[in-house]
Amino acid sequence: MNVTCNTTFLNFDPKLPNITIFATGGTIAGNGSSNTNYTSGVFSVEDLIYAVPSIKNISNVVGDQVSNVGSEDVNSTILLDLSKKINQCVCEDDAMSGAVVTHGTDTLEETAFFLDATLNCSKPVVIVGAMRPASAISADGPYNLIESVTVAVSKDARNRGALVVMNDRIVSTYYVTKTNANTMDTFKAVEMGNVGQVIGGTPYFFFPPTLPTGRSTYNISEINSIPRVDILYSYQDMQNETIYDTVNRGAKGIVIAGAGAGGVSTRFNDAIEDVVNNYSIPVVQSFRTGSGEVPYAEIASTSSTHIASGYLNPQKSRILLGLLLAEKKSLTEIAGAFAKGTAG
Ligand code: DAS
Repeated sequence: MNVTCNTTFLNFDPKLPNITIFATGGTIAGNGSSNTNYTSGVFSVEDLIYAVPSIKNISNVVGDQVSNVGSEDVNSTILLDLSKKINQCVCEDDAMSGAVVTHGTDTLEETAFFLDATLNCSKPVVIVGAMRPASAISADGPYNLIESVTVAVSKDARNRGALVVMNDRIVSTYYVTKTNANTMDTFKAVEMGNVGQVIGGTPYFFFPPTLPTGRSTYNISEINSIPRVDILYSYQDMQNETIYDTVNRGAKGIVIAGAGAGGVSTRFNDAIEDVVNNYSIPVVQSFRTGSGEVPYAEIASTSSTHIASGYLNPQKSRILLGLLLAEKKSLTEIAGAFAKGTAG
């Protein structure tokens, strides 16, 4: 894919750092009166930037409209496009200090995880959304946006992987998840905590730069599609047909949102082993609990390659498995990539 970088600054002061704000849509660009009554992805990237005039005191800004959709409609085509753009237009451009991505909150953690895994960047890349539409009373988007810009231009934010900034908190994209469907205080890394906070317009990091233990990065410059990976939710009376249907419909990888630490019934476990051994389709067992860990020992079997998701929830496991399949990794290599993030 040929990447075209927008180079038009909406404001310019030679003393200030330069960033690009990539807009994808979501509630932060939504029009309506409340978080239950609005349309996602209405306002343009310029609208979002001009709504926060003080941005021009902090940074010179380029706006790039990548898409303008609710995040339920963000797909791997948009992800590949966005990642290639950030790599080329920000990471590889010495004139640029960092990037901000505005995004719907519902699948924000998936995009954030994908970017973190595919950017070749020591510069800050910050993903931000809002729980209230831009036109609502006390919209949180403008404040989240200015806080994101302060993090994107901060030298202290470098070498930490991509970051999510929402509601004054700075959180690692590898671990962050949306924990509440409605409230503003929703993005958390439940066990790991925040890496920092934005206080009075200044980012403060609790620790020097560090990266998540399980994190790996992948080069997607030559990749134009991501193989299909489906997620199956585990529950009492789960039918084995669900996994065979998924295989027959073309899934190249499967993630199970297991009960507890990856749990499935004895009968379904037999189906997993059949799919792994006889169809060579990797199956990753994650958790449906919202937080926790699936250790390898919990699901290990002598008769097949069971893959434990470690600290990755089902939606992040799906992104990682898709990237590994896109890179044509073997079952053993896939298991090894997930093992980096498990307690063993
Ligand atoms: N409109 C939903 C989305 O695009 C929710 C949001 O952005 O908060 O994900």
